[in-house]
Amino acid sequence: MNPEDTSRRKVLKGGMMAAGAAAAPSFILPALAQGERLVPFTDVPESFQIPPQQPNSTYWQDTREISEFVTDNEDFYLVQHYGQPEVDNDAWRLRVTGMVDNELEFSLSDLMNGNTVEQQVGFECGGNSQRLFHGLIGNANWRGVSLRDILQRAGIQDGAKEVVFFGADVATEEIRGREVDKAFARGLSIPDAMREENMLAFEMNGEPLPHYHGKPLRLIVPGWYGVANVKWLTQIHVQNTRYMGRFMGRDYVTLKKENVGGVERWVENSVTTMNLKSSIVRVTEMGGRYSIQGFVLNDGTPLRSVEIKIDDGPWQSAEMNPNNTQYSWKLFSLNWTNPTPGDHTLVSRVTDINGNVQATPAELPEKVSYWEDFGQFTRTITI
Ligand SMILES: Nc1nc2c(c(=O)[nH]1)N[C@H]1C(S)=C(S)[C@@H](COP(=O)(O)O)O[C@H]1N2
Ligand SMILES: [Mo]
Repeated sequence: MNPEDTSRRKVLKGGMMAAGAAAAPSFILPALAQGERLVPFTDVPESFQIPPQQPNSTYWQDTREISEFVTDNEDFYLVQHYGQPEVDNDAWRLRVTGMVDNELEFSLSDLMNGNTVEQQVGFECGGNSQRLFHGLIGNANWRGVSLRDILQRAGIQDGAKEVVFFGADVATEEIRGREVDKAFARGLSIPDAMREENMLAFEMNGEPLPHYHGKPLRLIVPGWYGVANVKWLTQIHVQNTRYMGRFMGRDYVTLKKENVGGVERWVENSVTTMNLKSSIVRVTEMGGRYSIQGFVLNDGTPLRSVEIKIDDGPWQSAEMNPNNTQYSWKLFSLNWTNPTPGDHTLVSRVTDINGNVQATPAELPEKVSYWEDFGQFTRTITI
């Protein structure tokens, strides 16, 4: 990306912030108001840096600087394991193959001229982590077609077990000493694939899906970790076996100790729905008033509460942003009245309507991989 574009965009954003912010100096409107400043966290090392946006590279947000409820296409994080393939929209086709009554083929205009659906969906990479202050994250408005519609038109046959989604990005992998060409792909069981919410998106925030985000079409599985959202989608294949490719069977596989029917075992699970998680991402101050702000991501189960604990104080209920929807990220804030000068710790926890509470680090199962970093995250700050 051209660095001049960035500065121009930030300036424009800044202009808009000042206009609307006076009414609501909290995460109700996440933009900083005029005169509002970020209070620096003391847990962010000086060496912490946001990587430049470069072709084929991972990019994450500085979560202290989240300034809009809907993430700009340019700010939305980027992860791709085989680089970003060039796809020609005119030559591109989506094929639906395998155990279906009718194999189908669509051009982009076939899809755009049919029934469309729109939805706001936020997600994070399954490898998002406290080390990155959870920057592998974004929240966008997606427009496209219903996956279930397409699968119903194809007609899934009896005995089918899995729907596999292939991207146009292919790499040579060495597997047990042999070089094989593999496309990025993920599988969903038939019930998971047939969820009403799933969509094939060709638009992101009102713009054609950007190249980096999977042009011209990507899968969006609301409530799941980002890895499910296959970019540069070219083929949907229905089969009667489990798909065991790298990103189902080897990578994005969490290994943790669990009680399995009374026996303690090390268990592998493929990363699927997002775990219940909240994190404080910034503290602002304006005219001596402090506000603690953060986000929640989960599988879409409605929330009961988000609470914040300051030092050894009681859990206090945070205020939820009215823009939150079932599958968006959910922003929250708490007014911090009269903080005493000095060092403080801040931690948040979210509870869903089923009574599931975000785990403390000590409550998390023993885990050998960095996937699914969802424990309570204690931040430190000096007033
Ligand atoms: N074709 C393809 N789709 C992909 C990937 C990929 O490497 N290739 N990476 C996945 C992972 S791991 C994540 S976290 C999300 C990131 O989507 P974004 O770059 O649009 O944020 O895309 C997913 N879809
Ligand atoms: Mo990811």
